[in-house]
Amino acid sequence: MMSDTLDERISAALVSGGRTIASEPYPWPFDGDLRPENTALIVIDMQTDFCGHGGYVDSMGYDISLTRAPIEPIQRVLSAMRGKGYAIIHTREGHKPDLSDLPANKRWRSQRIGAGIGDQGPRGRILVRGEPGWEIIPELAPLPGEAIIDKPGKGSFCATDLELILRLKGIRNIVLTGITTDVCVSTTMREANDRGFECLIVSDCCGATKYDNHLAALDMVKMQGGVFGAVASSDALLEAIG
Ligand code: C5J
Repeated sequence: MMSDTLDERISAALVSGGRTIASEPYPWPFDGDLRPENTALIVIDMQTDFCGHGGYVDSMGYDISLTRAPIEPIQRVLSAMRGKGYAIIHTREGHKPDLSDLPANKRWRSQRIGAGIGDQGPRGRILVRGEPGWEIIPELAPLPGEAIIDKPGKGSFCATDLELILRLKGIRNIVLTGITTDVCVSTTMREANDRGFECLIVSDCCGATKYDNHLAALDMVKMQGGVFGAVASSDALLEAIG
């Protein structure tokens, strides 16, 4: 017999073999429809510029141990999700060598803090496509066939074909990892949520340039019943996907 309400349909789906991840503030995804065919892992901006010596974050004087902390947990999640056939998508923040896609205010702000985007740094021109600092770190190198999204902004949907790629793959659940929790991961999660995707952020697979901001960004997700989705640990995710 068909169930009438959304809650009844969700309960029916869960009883008939639906799967969720132990997360806050609700078991994710909301309706238990978690499958490799409809779920993607996005690894955001794990580039030398954000977590390597001599990169953008290091040049600004921040502690890169905070942005390197998620490397090992992401490796475990990546390996498990690759093995199960989930879609894997990587992103890179960066600008064209002629800087035609770099807003003047973004450049000016970075220059003020001593790490001008487009300027020469120890790892090449800062946040410029093709430079050593812009590359994804070897520990999390994409495999052939995995999508790589090059983005000029903080959000992964702005001025990219990410949404088209997700829709064509039939994705409706997104697992978010990467750096930084409070900037590019958070902006991407909000963009995805507004587009109707069901989002999960993996707490230990993210990091920020300030630990309190990492915690605050995670906390914001959990307000209003899960205003942007849900938060889980990598252990909970790995246990659920088996
Ligand atoms: C920043 C990022 N923090 N990937 N970029 O500028 O979060």
